[in-house]
Amino acid sequence: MARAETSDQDLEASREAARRQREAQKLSQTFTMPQLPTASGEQTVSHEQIGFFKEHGFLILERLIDEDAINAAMSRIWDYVEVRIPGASESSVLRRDDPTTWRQPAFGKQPPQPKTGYYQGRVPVEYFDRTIKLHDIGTEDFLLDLLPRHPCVEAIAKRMLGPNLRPSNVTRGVYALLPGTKGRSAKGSMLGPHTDQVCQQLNTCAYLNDVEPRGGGFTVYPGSHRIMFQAHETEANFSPNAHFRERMRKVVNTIEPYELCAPKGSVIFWHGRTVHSPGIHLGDNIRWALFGDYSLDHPVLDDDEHRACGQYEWFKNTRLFREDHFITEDMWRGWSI
Ligand SMILES: O=C(O)CCC(=O)C(=O)O
Ligand SMILES: [Fe+2]
Repeated sequence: MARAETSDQDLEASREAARRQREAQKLSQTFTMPQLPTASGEQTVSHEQIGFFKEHGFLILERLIDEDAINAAMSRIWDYVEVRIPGASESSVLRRDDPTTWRQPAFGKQPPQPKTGYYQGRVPVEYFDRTIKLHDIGTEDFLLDLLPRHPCVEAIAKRMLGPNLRPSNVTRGVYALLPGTKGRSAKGSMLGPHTDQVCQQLNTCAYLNDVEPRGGGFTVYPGSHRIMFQAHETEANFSPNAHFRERMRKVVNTIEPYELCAPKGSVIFWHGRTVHSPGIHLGDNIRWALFGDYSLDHPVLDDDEHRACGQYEWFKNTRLFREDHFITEDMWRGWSI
């Protein structure tokens, strides 16, 4: 009896600590990419753009993807949303031509996360709170061509990481952040800072709409890649070492996050160790983004090996390297920048 009471108290205390930690989170500032010299000739990104990426852990290339291609993709994405995302009732079904259906949506019940099989850990389509993640559409050619196989995007990834990339057969899919009730104000506690698992080298996010300030822009903790790189055993695989929690806390307590604002068709490249969060969304539009992963084409673990270490993520184009390099002082050792 005494023991059960203690554990209830412990649970309550850790919930309270987590709540306080969240309340103390820094508010993001909205950020637009400064004008840097662009590449000339055969180069895809300039020396200055590479320098920015190395220092801050991200780089935005504005309007890299053609607007017509984005519009055509959005039309197909809406076709998919209208079929796959159930409303709680007939009147709460999302409709592309009726923004009143977008605000504070009431979704139907999402099936539980599968415990076994191909989709283990993640339902093919997620909808919760004001978030939609269309994962299973992520293997469609029109999305692969839009981002990871797009000639300009792929050329930049090769320039940064090296020419020998794992073939792009999947994106994470399309992630939507929907508007909420009016009258809320921005707070740091609205952010959910984290890093991603599996093998994290170079990731991309394409904006499929104009992302305005406080419109849910992808939010990064600039420079956190350099802090978190040293918080893993090895360079690319998710392999947290004894410093991981303390370094994560340092990032969240000391770095002012940037909410990345950019026009439709912009692509954000970000280093896989960068701490990030879905952005604060106080606006009226849906934030539409397509996320993808690049890694070098090294031998990788198979699906069951990923399951065994709790890092099976079928919707990402990345797998744990069979042999990963222990970290050194030089975090760019395996890159071509
Ligand atoms: O939707 C977002 O802005 C964040 C997504 C994210 O954290 C992820 O893809 O790992
Ligand atoms: Fe993430």
